[in-house]
Amino acid sequence: MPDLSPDPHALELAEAAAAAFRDAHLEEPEGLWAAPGRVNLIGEHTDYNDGFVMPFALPFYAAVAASKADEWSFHSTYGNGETLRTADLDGVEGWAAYLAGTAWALNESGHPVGPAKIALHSDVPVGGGLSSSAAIECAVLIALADLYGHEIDRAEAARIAQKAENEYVGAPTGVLDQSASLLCETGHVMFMDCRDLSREQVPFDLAAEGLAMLVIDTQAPHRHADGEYAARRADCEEAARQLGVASLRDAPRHAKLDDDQLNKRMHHVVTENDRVLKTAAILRSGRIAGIGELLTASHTSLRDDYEVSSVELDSAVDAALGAGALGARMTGGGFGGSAIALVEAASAGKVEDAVIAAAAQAGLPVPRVFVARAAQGAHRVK
Ligand code: GAF
Repeated sequence: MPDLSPDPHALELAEAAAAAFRDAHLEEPEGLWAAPGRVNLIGEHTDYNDGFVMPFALPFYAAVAASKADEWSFHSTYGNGETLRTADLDGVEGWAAYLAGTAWALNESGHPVGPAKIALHSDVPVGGGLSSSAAIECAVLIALADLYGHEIDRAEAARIAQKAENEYVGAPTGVLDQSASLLCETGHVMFMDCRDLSREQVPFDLAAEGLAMLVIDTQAPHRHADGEYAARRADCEEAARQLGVASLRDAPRHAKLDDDQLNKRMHHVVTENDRVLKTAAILRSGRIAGIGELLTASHTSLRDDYEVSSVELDSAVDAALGAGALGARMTGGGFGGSAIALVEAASAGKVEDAVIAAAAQAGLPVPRVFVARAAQGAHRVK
């Protein structure tokens, strides 16, 4: 049985959301909910190719305090204290678009929700590539579903939150981040097939093996991220079209295309899916240390074939490996954001120092480094 008791840190954040709710509305909220950010252990840019991913939830949460109401009202500790009130859900922009968009997507998906007062508080770093927007969507989704009495299967909920991101916010992402936020379990990585969202929770007890996973937030702003992300998706679709397959998941192992760029994109997706399957097999056999080389190979492929890394991410990965990390890679969409490094617990400090020194020497922003644990997916806190 998964551990379903509220994460104590999620509870703290939810109490801050409740305080913001009380300030804005001078009453208690009906309930508190929280949904986490994520790290993707391996399986990058595979989700929109019907491939395999392997995320775990981080103990950073978006928390919401909410009640049913007569009109929509959105409040956030992100905003400058203002409360946005609106009779309908059309055309909401900025941070509130994630809230309005999620309500819109629920309505569009046959789970009607009426208006609600929602106050949001989150500590998922914005722009860190750790799924701050999916965390908001998923927290709001489970809150509205609860308030309006809908029991929604979590895989369907992930598709609904993705719809909010794709069609309301306008970011053409896959389903990785929303699935991770809604479906991950404490102490596990989730191996998921994005074609049908079938999944397996694989135990991931780093401490028991004397290991640690560092997350290195490079603090580098995303550059041209949206346009580049959409361009990679378009390349994959074109490669699949030329091969005559539904998606690159089905590309024959030794397929070759005339266009060099499409070939490189395809090569990344095919080899990355293979690396996820190998990683899952190693983890099932209980040898986490054995996945290091696969993580590093994933980074090389994302850097050279998929071309979504950045000077900051490469610096972090190279410095971590130079200081003895067992494996390291960028995680998430790329073009800035975060990298991860699998290390012997005893050498975590040395690797962290090396990563920071390398950034300083190259004149890059000072990265923020922390030790990850596999936390709990979205849940009602109170
Ligand atoms: C971003 C997207 F939101 C995900 O859907 C996924 O494609 C990821 O980049 C790359 O694996 O986080």
